[in-house]
Amino acid sequence: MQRVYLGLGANLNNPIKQLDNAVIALKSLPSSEFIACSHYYASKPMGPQDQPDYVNAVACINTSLEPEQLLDLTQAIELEHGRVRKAERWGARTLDIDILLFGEHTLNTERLTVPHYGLTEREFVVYPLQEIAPELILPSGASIQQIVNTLPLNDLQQLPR
Ligand code: ROI
Repeated sequence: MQRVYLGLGANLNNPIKQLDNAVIALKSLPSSEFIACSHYYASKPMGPQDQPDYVNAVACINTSLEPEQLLDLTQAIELEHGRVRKAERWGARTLDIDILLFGEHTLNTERLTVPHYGLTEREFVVYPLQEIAPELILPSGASIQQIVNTLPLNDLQQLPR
């Protein structure tokens, strides 16, 4: 069993509803137990600014799936929710599910880099992660608390449940 943290993000087609649906889908993943989801947060787009604000959250599951099995399933959830991979890098998306952390593992395969490469620079990942895992230590040895302390909020807003 591994503890896995997943980043959720959407900025099209009712982003809150997209995240609600993602959480429902994550609750029915095989060989997995849903542990928690952070509040939802409104965030400014990272990358091109000519796109709507995002809604982001971090979810936690325990799973006995292999990393690439989990990736297959999270990509299937993204597709079911109408994600269209656009030509533009870092453009708007209906639903994005990123594997942020997979237990203590460090992975570098064709399909998967874990910890997620942007994790420590993205306020919309770091703050929700700290909300649900305040004691977390990353594989690098850095604590989530240390990372929060060095990362500006950049207008991140916790939304009411
Ligand atoms: N910006 C924000 N605020 N939230 C995201 O989830 C997000 N996802 C992305 C890019 C386009 C990099 N920007 C983002 O993929």
